Order: sequence, then C-alpha cells, then structure tokens
Amino acid sequence: MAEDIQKLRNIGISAHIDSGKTTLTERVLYYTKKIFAVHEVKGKDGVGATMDSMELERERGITIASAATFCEWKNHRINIIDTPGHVDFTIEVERSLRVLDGSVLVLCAVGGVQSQTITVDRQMNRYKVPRVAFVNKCDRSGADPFKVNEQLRARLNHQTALMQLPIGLEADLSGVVDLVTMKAIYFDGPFGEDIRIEEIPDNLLEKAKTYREELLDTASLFSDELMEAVLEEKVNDDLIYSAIRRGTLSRKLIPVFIGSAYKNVGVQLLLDGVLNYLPAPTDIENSAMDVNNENKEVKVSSDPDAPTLALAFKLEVTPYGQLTYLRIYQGSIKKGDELINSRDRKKIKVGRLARMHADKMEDITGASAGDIIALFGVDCFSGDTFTDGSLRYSFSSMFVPEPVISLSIKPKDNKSEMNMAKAINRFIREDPTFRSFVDQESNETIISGMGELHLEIYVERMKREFNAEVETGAPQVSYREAISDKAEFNYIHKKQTGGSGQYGRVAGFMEPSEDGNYEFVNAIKGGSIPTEFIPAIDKGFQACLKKGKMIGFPVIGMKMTINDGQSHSVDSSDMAFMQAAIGAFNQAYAKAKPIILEPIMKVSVECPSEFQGNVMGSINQRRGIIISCTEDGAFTTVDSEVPLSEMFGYSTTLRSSTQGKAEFTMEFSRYAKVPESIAEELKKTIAEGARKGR
Ligand SMILES: Nc1nc2c(ncn2[C@@H]2O[C@H](COP(=O)(O)OP(=O)(O)OP(=O)(O)O)[C@@H](O)[C@H]2O)c(=O)[nH]1
Ligand SMILES: [Mg+2]
Repeated sequence: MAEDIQKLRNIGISAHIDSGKTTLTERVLYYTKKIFAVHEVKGKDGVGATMDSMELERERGITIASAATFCEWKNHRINIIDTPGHVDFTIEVERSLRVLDGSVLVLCAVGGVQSQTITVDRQMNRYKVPRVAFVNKCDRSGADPFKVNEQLRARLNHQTALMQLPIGLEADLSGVVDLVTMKAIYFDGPFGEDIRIEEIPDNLLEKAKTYREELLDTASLFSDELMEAVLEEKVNDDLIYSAIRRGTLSRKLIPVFIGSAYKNVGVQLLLDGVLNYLPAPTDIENSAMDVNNENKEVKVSSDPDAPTLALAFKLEVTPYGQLTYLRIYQGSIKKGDELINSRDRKKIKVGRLARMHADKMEDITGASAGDIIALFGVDCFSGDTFTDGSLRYSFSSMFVPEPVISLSIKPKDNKSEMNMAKAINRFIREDPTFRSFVDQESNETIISGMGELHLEIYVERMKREFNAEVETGAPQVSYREAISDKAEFNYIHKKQTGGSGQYGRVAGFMEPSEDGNYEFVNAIKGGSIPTEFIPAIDKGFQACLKKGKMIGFPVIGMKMTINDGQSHSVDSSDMAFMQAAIGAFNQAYAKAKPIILEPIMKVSVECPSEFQGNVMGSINQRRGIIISCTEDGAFTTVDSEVPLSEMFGYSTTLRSSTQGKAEFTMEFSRYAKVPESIAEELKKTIAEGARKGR
C-alpha cells in the first residue's frame, strides 16, 4: 500500500554533548509504543538506551554512531536519526543532516546555547534544514528556558517563537502551558504517558496572556490571514499552526518547546510540533546533478512513480555483509529490483530491504520516495547514488572535514596483525573522517581522525569487535606544509639506459593558491609539450603534494603553472614527464619559502565563574588566544583558539585547576603558520624520528 507522503517526517536530533538527545529519543519511542520500557543512558538497570546500542556507547554513556529508528505518532510515520554530540563524531551529524528534511535542536535549560549548539546550527544551515528547538532538562537546578530562548535569538541570530511556558521549574517542574490552545498540560503515570489537560493555573494566567500575544505577533509575520484575524479578534488554533509552519519551513522561524526528557515532561507536545511544523518530504526542494549533462542541476520530485533515485548516506559493515542506509528521493525500490550505481554503473540487486530500529532490522518488501531505509548485502561507498538506470544523476556529496590528529599503531602478535587490517578496512569504508596509511620510512601503520576520542574509540573497537590487540604511539598533530612565495622551475629529466631513454623538460612556476586548494594551470603555447603528456605532469605534481620536503606532511594551497617545456619524439613518455614534474617541483619548492602549518582548534571551556582566571591562564600557557569570555550568572564560558599540539593532556590540567568543575569542547578551526622557533624544533625532532626509523 502506498503511504501518504504528507504523513511522513524524516527528522534528526542534534545538539551539544549530553543535552539529552538519546534520552529524548528513548521517550519518543516509548510514547509511540515502539518500545515498552524506558531505559536510561548509563542507567542503573545496566540495560542502556535503545539507540545507544554499541557496547562502548552504553559503557561511556555517550553516543558514538548515529542510529536510525522509526515510529508512528497520530497517524504519521516519523523516521528519526539520533546523532552524537561529541565533535569527534561530527561526520555522523553531517551525513544525517544531508538526508533529513527537518531537525530537532535540543538545548540544555541550564547550559543554553553551547559551543556545539553553534556548530550543529551551522551544519543545519549548510543543508538548509528547518528546525524546532527543545529546551530540555528544565528539571535541573538553574534551568531557565526563557534565557535559552533569548540566547537562540542573540547568539544564533534566529527568530524564535516560545510555544509554551513551564509550570514550575527545576525540582518543581510539573507541566507546561500550551500558548496555542491556552491550556495547562500535565504528564502523569510512571513515565508521563498519561496526558492531563486543565485550565491554566491562576498565578500563570497573566504571564500566559502576555506570552501568547508575543507568539501571535511573531506568527503574524508569516501570515496575513492570521494578522487580520488578530485585529478582528477571530484567531483560531489552525491559523496559528499554519502561520508557524510557514515560518518554520521558510527557515526564518524556530518554534521553541520546553520540557524534561528525563522527568517525562513535554515530549508528546514536541512530537505534535514535529508533525505540525516540520516538513514532509514534499515540502522540501531537492536537486541532483545530471552526470550526462555536465553535472547540470536538476530538480528531483517525490513522485513514487518517477525514475528511482536514492542516496547511500551511511554504511555499516557487519559480519554478515554490508548494511547500506538509503534515502529514496524519487521513485520506489522493491525487493528484487535492479539498481545502477551512478558512480561506476555497476548493477546491484535488491535482496533484502529493511527499516532500521537502532541495531535491529525490520524487513519490508518495498519503499518509495521520501523514505529512509537500509539495503543488506550491497557493495558500494558512502555517498553513492542509485538509479533504476533510466537516468544518470548523482547527488552532491556531503562536507567531510579533514582529520587533524594521527596515531601510530602496532599489532601485538600475528593474529592481531590480520585482524587489525580487517578492522581498518571496515572503519575506512564506514567513516570518511577516519584514514589510515603505512608510513614508507618507518613501516608503521598510521591512523588519523578528528580527535583523541575518535581514535581511542577505534582502537578499542579493534580489540573488542575484531580481536586485534594493538599498541599505540603518542598522538601526533597532522601538520601541513605550504609555500609562501612564488618560485620558478625549469627541469630536464633525462635518462639513457640501453634501449629507449626517458626525456622531458618542464618549465613554469609555483605560487600559493588563492582558495587554499590545489590548482593546475596549463599555459603552454605552441605545443612545446604535446597535450597527451600534460595529465602526467599534473599527476607528478600531485604526487609531490602528498609528502612535503620539510617535515613530510601533505602540502596544501599550491598553484602550479606550466608555460614551457620540451619533448623528444622517441624518448618522451608519461613516465618521463611525471618524473620531470617531480624534479621541477622539488627544484622550486625550497625557493618558494615553504612554511609549516598547524591545526588551530576552537576551544570552549565552561566553568563556574570563580575559576575563570585559572582557565584563562591555562589557555594562555598553551599559545592560545582568548576570543571571548561570557559570564552568565555563576557560569562563565571562555572561547579561545589554541594550537592542537598544545592541547594534549588538557583535560587533566583543566580538571586539577578547576576541581573538576569545568568542561571543554574543541573542534578544528583552521590551519595557521607555526612560529619559527617551533618549526625549527619540529624539523629536528621529525628528522631524528626518521633516522631512528621511529
Ligand atoms: N536532569 C535531567 N537530566 C537529563 C535529562 N535528559 C537527559 N539527562 C541526562 O543527561 C545525560 C546525557 O543524556 P543523553 O541522552 O545521553 O545525552 P545525549 O545528548 O544523547 O549525549 P551524546 O549523544 O553523547 O551527545 C544522561 O545522564 C541523562 O540521564 C533531563 O531532562 N533532565
Ligand atoms: Mg546520545
């Protein structure tokens, strides 16, 4: 039976670490009768939340991998992806937002807009995702949803509409006032499953009227009809719903809900909000690129009968085969169908089709446009587009941040060696922010990723899931090299060995590129190098970028221009020109004043205000620059930029200098030049390391 696509919602739950995303999702699954008991994240019953199904997630009480599930609420189906808050796993947020239509931005009623809230908000902007906000943890001491609402306006620059008022706060939180229906709503029963609707308590009535007026003023901005109704005093609930829906879908408004997932307050009303205000797949305009027509942008329709188009946005390699998460954008997919991968035109057969519920699969026979499903036993990469073969479209890829930290790993024994290779292969396939290579000089395996936690989790998973015991080296910063000046090259590669020789001359110049990316310009006139050899020269240059001559890290921001050269009718070949390009590169590199770049992290520390001095001191000691210091009641947030190389072991320092009362988050901000003195030291230590065959 074809489902009504208007009654489908694909939503993500994203926020700062620990704000209660997984706890909220657990309640959603309970109220929608998808699960029949509530378990807490890291709860005393030792079971753990449904969505945190990985053993490591349950032990640590954090979400590592995003997990998908689905449920039914008031005749609508909601596909939900719960994402991790820790920035080391940011790719999970990135790929979820790529395929979701709407999102719930969760905030902590005490912490308010935190550093990761800002990052997640930016990601939501990147994929143009409409959202509603949920101010969670209103039961905590210091909770202030009004302040959080103000912060959404001031710090994220959003127009918001407060949809509810809390009835009581902190330990006294007992329900919410719905400012649309003007009723008080309480949540009874052991898990708040019984909704009791009453009149607004007298002591809140005036406040409720004031806030309703504010709500109507904001909503009227999106509907002339509502504005007229307000003037004529003929407002009804539906007019308010549709005005707010319009505002939300245009991404100019964020409706704000409040409650406490843990204390079971407000979650059902948030679900109503998801249906009322977040988009159905048909409300969103999606586009793809036509590979056969110079990647021209083409609109995609949610028509289940149109040619099939689906995007593989996430993979999991299980012992039984690959699980591929797909978002169907157009057409339908049925069991037994044949699909074509747009990248390599390979055909796949749809054997098993399922809906995911955390780590469990529920088999289905087919699904159509708008839906999120999983295929089992299909071979592909994350980001591949599937079609029914009648067109060759592909979806734009998602943003993948570059790894900033690396670690050498060594298997403890032979068995571990094999298993380690297996594990790495799988992780690389699943996670584009995790990389691995073997260092040619030291013959060590190096893994790199987004942060210490990211790599620590993978090392732990190697042990647990793959039986691979490994020893790890000290974490290393992923430096980069770049040039700071223009330099010319004119290089002849010539070799005469027995039969035919090798000959190629390449001339031109290198200079820093404007946008930080590699650029290759062919400015050769008069055919001094035949066109057929040009790609080999490009390839030669690119080979040099992989390992710079200063400290062996990748070279970025390079523009290479060739403007002259020479070939030989017999002795010239791709190989010869590639070698000539490598020679030319090396000839010019030292002259172009190369510099070492290091990753600079955006570091945000939240601490009780009395420790502000200590925190600022610890940042200053680490070559950090304080960007801002915001005091908010008894709490202070210190935002700064600090080189990653200075951040190792920071959590220990911070703990001891703030009696364990501060928390910090960090994420990559940009690359910046390493100061001279440190660059010299780096060159020395890295050269020494190489000599010792580290
Ligand atoms: N007091 C209170 N605690 C809450 C509430 N919601 C969640 N918590 C607690 O906050 C902690 C973190 O909750 P999670 O649901 O794991 O948070 P999360 O946002 O999924 O965390 P990550 O996925 O690791 O970013 C747990 O100890 C929860 O019990 C709430 O409404 N009130
Ligand atoms: Mg979580």
